[in-house]
Amino acid sequence: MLTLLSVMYIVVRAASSEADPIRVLVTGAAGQIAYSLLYSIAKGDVFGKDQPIILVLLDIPPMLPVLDGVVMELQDCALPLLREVIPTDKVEVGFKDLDAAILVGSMPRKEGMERKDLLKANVAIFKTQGAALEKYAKKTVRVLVVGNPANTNCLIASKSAPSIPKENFSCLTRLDHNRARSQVAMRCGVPADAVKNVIIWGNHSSTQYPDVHHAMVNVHGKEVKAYDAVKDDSWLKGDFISTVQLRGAAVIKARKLSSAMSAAKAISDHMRDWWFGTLDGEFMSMGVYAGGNSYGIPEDLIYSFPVHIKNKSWNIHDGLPVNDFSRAKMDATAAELVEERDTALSFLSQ
Ligand SMILES: NC(=O)c1ccc[n+]([C@@H]2O[C@H](COP(=O)([O-])OP(=O)(O)OC[C@H]3O[C@@H](n4cnc5c(N)ncnc54)[C@H](O)[C@@H]3O)[C@@H](O)[C@H]2O)c1
Ligand SMILES: *[C@@H]1O[C@H](CO)[C@@H](O)[C@H](O)[C@H]1NC(C)=O
Ligand SMILES: *[C@@H]1O[C@H](CO)[C@@H](O)[C@H](O)[C@H]1NC(C)=O
Ligand SMILES: CC(=O)N[C@H]1CO[C@H](CO)[C@@H](O)[C@@H]1O
Repeated sequence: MLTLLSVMYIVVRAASSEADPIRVLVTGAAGQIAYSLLYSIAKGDVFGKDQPIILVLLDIPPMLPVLDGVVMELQDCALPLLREVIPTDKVEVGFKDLDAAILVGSMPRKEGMERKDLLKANVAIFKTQGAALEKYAKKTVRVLVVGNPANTNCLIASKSAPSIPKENFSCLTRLDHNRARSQVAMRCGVPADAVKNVIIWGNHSSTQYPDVHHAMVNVHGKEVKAYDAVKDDSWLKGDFISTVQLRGAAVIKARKLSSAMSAAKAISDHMRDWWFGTLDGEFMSMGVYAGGNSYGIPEDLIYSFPVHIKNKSWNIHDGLPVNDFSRAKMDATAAELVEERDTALSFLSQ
């Protein structure tokens, strides 16, 4: 009888050709970015409209009551792709059999906290979560680190999960990328998608280098170099760069809270492109493992590069010419990451 039932089940499944659900983890799930992010994942904006999803929500024990509220709201959205929601404060539950992990939660800076102590606390978190990926997740899991310092947290997680390919780890610089794209678009009076191939190099911090030397703008159906479309070099080399670099702080000042809607949108963009690929002739910015042979960036960093993605694998878009102005900025943000990595690694080995 049981056998007959399971045969019937398989037949029905095959006939409806429904995909198996994928397991997606979001950490920091009781926080404000997650509150904007979870709905777009659960309704199919990220992994596709035909892909059922099991959402795993991890946060720390004191946030479990809040997490229950988030679970209720997800249930109340009545989303057809959402097959199960699993709230937890345990890594062995949170990281089990994952297809994708979006690591948003991290230790925030508290009043009077030393930079080093903050880094140390985050190394401890991402060491634990990396080890949990190693132990419980699928080896094909794709990991996106959002919690700051995102680049270095990502490196620590990757080093703590040695059997998962380094290429499966990335950090979020897509928000900076989207900010740069939008600034140029507004300046030219075109929609955001008329601007392509901006680049964010380096750390997700105020030393990042938003670069539009290779960007193109579609002006009335004609593709023009960003410098020719904007026609204001001093803006592009000055205020444009600082606006993008300092945008996070400007949002905090205005909103009294950090960017959450735009961060959630950027996370969705990043993961969707990783799953479905980038358009031909387009690259996106993504913090990925630097192997030492791209653009003279030292190896063993998570550094934001232009990448294109096919078949769920990214490749750095190599060979773009780099002028002296860009070189200096790319090196400065790399130097910052080298220093942060070395401090973080000294904590990791303790
Ligand atoms: N890379 C980027 O572009 C980018 C952009 C915006 C924000 N951020 C960063 O994203 C992070 C989250 O931002 P937010 O506005 O949602 O913050 P938030 O404070 O609203 O939420 C963070 C959540 O993470 C949880 N958390 C802390 N430690 C955890 C752990 N060890 N495991 C699981 N959960 C944990 C907290 O309890 C909280 O619920 C911050 O670090 C922020 O700096 C990054
Ligand atoms: C790199 O960027 C992160 C994220 O903004 C920041 O927290 C960190 O301090 C930066 N690193 C250094 C060494 O400044
Ligand atoms: C896509 O990736 C899978 C898994 O890594 C591999 O088996 C397959 O051959 C790749 N397909 C193409 C077209 O490259
Ligand atoms: C590079 C990337 O995005 N994904 C890789 C993750 O790991 C699996 C194998 O474990 C590869 O097949 C993917 O290409």
